[in-house]
Amino acid sequence: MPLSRRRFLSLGAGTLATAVAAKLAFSRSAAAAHPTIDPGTDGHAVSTVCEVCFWKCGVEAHVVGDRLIKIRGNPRHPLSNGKLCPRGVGAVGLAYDPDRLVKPLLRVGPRGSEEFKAVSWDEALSYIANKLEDLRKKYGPESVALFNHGSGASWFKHLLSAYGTANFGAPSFAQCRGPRDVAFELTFGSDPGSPEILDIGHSDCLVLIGSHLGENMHNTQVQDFADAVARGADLIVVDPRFSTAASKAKTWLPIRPGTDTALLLAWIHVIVTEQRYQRAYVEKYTSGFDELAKAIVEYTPEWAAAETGLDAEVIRATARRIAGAAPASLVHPGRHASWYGADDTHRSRAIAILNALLGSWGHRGGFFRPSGMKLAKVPTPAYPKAKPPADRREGEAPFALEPLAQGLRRATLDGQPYPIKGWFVYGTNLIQALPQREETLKAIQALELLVVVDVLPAEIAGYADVVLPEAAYLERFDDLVPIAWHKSGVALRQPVIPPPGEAKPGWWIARELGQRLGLGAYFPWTDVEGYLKERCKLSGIDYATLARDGVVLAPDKPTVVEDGLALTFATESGKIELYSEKLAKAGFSPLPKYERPDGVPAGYFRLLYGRAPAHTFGRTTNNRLLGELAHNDRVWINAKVAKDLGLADGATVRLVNQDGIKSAPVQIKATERIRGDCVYMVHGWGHTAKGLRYAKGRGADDAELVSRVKVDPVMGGTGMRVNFVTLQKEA
Ligand SMILES: Nc1nc2c(c(=O)[nH]1)N[C@H]1C(S)=C(S)[C@@H](COP(=O)(O)OP(=O)(O)OC[C@H]3O[C@@H](n4cnc5c(=O)[nH]c(N)nc54)[C@H](O)[C@@H]3O)O[C@H]1N2
Ligand SMILES: Nc1nc2c(c(=O)[nH]1)N[C@H]1C(S)=C(S)[C@@H](COP(=O)(O)OP(=O)(O)OC[C@H]3O[C@@H](n4cnc5c(=O)[nH]c(N)nc54)[C@H](O)[C@@H]3O)O[C@H]1N2
Ligand code: SF4
Ligand SMILES: [Mo]
Repeated sequence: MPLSRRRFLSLGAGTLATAVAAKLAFSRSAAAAHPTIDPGTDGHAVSTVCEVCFWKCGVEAHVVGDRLIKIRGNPRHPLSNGKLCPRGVGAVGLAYDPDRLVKPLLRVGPRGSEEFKAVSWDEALSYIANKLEDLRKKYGPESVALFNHGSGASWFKHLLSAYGTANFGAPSFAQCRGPRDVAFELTFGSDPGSPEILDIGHSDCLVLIGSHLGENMHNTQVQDFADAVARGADLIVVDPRFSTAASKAKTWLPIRPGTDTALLLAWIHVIVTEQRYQRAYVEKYTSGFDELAKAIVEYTPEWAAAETGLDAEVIRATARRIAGAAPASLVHPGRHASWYGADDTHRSRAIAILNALLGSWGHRGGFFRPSGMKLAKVPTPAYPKAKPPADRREGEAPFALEPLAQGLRRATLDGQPYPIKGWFVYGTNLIQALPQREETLKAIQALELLVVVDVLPAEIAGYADVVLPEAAYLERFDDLVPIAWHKSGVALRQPVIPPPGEAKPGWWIARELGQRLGLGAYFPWTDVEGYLKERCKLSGIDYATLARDGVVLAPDKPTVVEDGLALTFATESGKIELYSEKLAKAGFSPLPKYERPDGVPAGYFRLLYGRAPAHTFGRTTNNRLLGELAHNDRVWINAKVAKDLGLADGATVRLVNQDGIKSAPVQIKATERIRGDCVYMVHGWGHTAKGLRYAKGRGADDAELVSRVKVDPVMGGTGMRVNFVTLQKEA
């Protein structure tokens, strides 16, 4: 029986979405307790945009009075199609989290003591504005850095650009998708973006290298993935762990961690030497094929078998299957690509090249080109010219597309190339997001100003001089949200319920600070809705329709060759660059190069980490609704290995890394579903912040154990899977 989407979801993580809906008895009973709410009602639906992760699905939030009762997918929004992932549904638990920040706080104890006094907004904002004036005078405006994650950061980027700094570092670049974006820019002239422009629903063969769809829950991708599986698409999953995706695959390749580039090179070897590539496409659109063909000769499946621990014949057979489905054959570029540091960009380049040989870029079932919608800007004065970011030294990571977060941290520590003295932190918990925590903590202690804008008292807030409580996404307007998908357009984030206590939206905070800093001209509006209406008017969008429907879509345009799309590439040569002159000129290998990872020391396991369906990093682990559903805070270890160590399933251990750093006590999950040379954790657990009363002390924190990194020399990504741990049994 073909696997229907419904059945797929019920087999996999998607059951959780249903379970969340059932658990909404939580808010239902709250609704019942509310005198004006009829528990049977659907309430009134307001369309807005989710921000529990960065996919930005359209949602319909149902309210009765000012009480949120449930969240559903907006059927008009092309990224949700009326469905949400469990986290989007469970955001009710964020809205009513009793630990939410509700008042501006000023630090009274030492940094990190989490001792604050509540102050008025005026006092908090004046304090920050005075400090910013002070820093500007003493060191120049470039001495202030912004660390950010999420679309709400746009107001603070605007504010700080007007103030005069370009030091904006997001861990979602160097710790996440950086190597992939750089590799695809080098090869195709553009990157896969977010949401990734993948036509998974029409792929006849899909290869997942690590990408653990079904645990990594990006909504539309998971829906399309379910469609592909239901259609019987050939699915090949490469992962040291038997992931949810692997459980749906025809072939699971339990690769030795860190050796994927070798596998990819061998696949290219087979496809090129057996002439299984899309010849006409390659001739028409690519450059450097001859150099590639020459270089690839040595990378035989037998060579790769020795590196990867996989069978040479299986490597050969899978290569033939991948090529057989072309051009509707997709090697998923992944999202989190900062893995091992040494060859991450090369691995991503190998993935890009493989897709080029398959002709999948531009074709149905491959990479499509979203039509997009042009949004006008509300005019504001030009920003002052800022100094180049302080994150990199001469010749370092020449291909980084964004400032490196860890580079801004280093500049804070050593004052080179110029001092960084103030940090603005928006929507990122740097304590858990950045590797090498000791460096982060030292840098924080060296600051003259640390402002944290957050919705919860996360670890980073505990170090702030000033904590500003933001209204959560369900409680605020943000700037227009562009949708770049098969169907493109624009979406509106708008408030559904009032914020708790004195929490305020980011636009208001940024504008108030702007006015106090003499930058009022950059905020030529009194309320954000006026700004949004103006922007819509300038863009030819009817605001009333947008507010009612949550989305306005642009007319359809061809997004794949089959529908009439003409292919162009924004590289220097105008072609897909299999051989990269740019890399060669900068002293790097112009063709993908494999670097063997360091071996696992005796008695140790490689530390791997990933996602769980019901949680987004540490930002949902305090959500009681999602918490009731799943904790996913156990450490995976191979069952046989656990037995040899005398550890039963569920036993409590501490992980101790190569530098002696010891985790909090954590239970093990002894399972056949992982290789014996590694352990696996879900990132975002092991909170220590005392204000996170639900999450504190649950599970262990992988980030704490990442005391070493290997830096990608091409673009500065911090490979974090280079740490090793032993297991210490707890009484
Ligand atoms: N539910 C949920 N979904 C999310 C998020 C979330 O927090 N929660 N976060 C989102 C974000 S920001 C990102 S970047 C993405 C990340 O999601 P992905 O891009 O899918 O991340 P990966 O790091 O590739 O995936 C982790 C998987 O890689 C496997 N792995 C580890 N080492 C290796 C190796 O050497 N080789 C191979 N082939 N596999 C390996 C692990 O076993 C695990 O299954 O997820 C996004 N989706
Ligand atoms: N060890 C390790 N390190 C990692 C990863 C890993 O898997 N393991 N993953 C890496 C990846 S892929 C990424 S993308 C980064 C992501 O890491 P971060 O950039 O830290 O992203 P989040 O964890 O989503 O950010 C969480 C913070 O945002 C706050 N927040 C939530 N909603 C709002 C809001 O509406 N407004 C404001 N102001 N704040 C809000 C939360 O309370 C929390 O403090 O981490 C990277 N670092
Ligand atoms: S994938 Fe889930 S958490 Fe992310 S935006 Fe969509 S519904 Fe929200
Ligand atoms: Mo990420």
